[in-house]
Amino acid sequence: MCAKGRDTMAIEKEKLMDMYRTMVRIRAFEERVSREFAAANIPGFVHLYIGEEAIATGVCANLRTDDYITSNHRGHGHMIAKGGKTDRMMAELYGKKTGYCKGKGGSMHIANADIGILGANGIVGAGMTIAGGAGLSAQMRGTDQVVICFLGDGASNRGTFHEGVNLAACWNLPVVYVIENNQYAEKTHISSTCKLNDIADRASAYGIPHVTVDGNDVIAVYEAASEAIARARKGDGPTLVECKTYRWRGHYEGDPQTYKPKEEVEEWMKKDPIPAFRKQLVKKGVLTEEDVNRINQEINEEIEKAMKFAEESPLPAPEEALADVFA
Ligand SMILES: Cc1ncc(C[n+]2csc(CCOP(=O)(O)OP(=O)(O)O)c2C)c(N)n1
Ligand SMILES: [Mg+2]
Repeated sequence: MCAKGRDTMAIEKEKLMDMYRTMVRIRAFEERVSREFAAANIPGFVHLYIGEEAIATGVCANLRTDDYITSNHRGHGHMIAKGGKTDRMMAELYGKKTGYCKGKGGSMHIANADIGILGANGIVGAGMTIAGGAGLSAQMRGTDQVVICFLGDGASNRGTFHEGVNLAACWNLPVVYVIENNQYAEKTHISSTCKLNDIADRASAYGIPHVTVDGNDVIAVYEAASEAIARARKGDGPTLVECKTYRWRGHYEGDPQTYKPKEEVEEWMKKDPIPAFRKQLVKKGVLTEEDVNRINQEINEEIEKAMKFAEESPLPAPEEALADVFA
């Protein structure tokens, strides 16, 4: 069962507009990153989130600045939705001193504790244990902060997933696990690694609530996350939310993607979450065509500025190489 969104009108107009803006911002940021990476202007690896924007947006629209998220290698969307600034992110991708991690982290290691981003992470499934620790910390300090652990379908096959969810269930930790089931782990389709139709069913083994939603429907994601987050906030423990979606791009930029059937790609491209949401909002009178154009224009200008900031920022000095290194 894959739940659809119920009621746009139950959400404030300002929030809906913000959600739309966030989705457009994530897409524009990543399209630019894709171009700059192809032109060899960005070092390292980048893994893009294009097509999955509704998930980070729908989940994070329920969060406060002091709530936490843990992320993975495909983290740009999570960062932006949690309040990360595109200029400091772009600078980080460029390895510049003004980036979130002073240029030493790059795409896969962006972190900023001030806005609750406990880190993107190149180790698949590593966010599980960090989220558990952050949840335990919130519980011990007696706050009502919530932790979102974003993970992929592939990560849900790792031991850390099972250990992490089990312990969070037993200790009633305020963690919401958001599985972004984009069908693939690198080149392997989910049907080769999981017998279940819905990965969320695994939650039954740990005695916690679970739900599977259409991950391309931002309202469905928002509603499911809202319920799970409210439960965690009032001390009723973790939930597993599975969002079904599709990875439009390769596993990494430059991946030739020979393993993806053409029809499958075409089918999912028709389910682009951004025009679907735009259509819904225009129909309900939340957005006008002028608003849509204005938002696009504003975001394009923002990404241009972010690029300029990244390009013009200095590289870290060689003598700073060992600063902020803990071991
Ligand atoms: C512990 C570990 N094992 C393997 C890898 C190599 N690896 C990087 S991403 C990835 C696939 C992850 O798939 P999924 O969790 O579905 O996330 P997606 O890339 O689809 O967003 C793998 C196997 C890794 N980085 N860390
Ligand atoms: Mg995946």
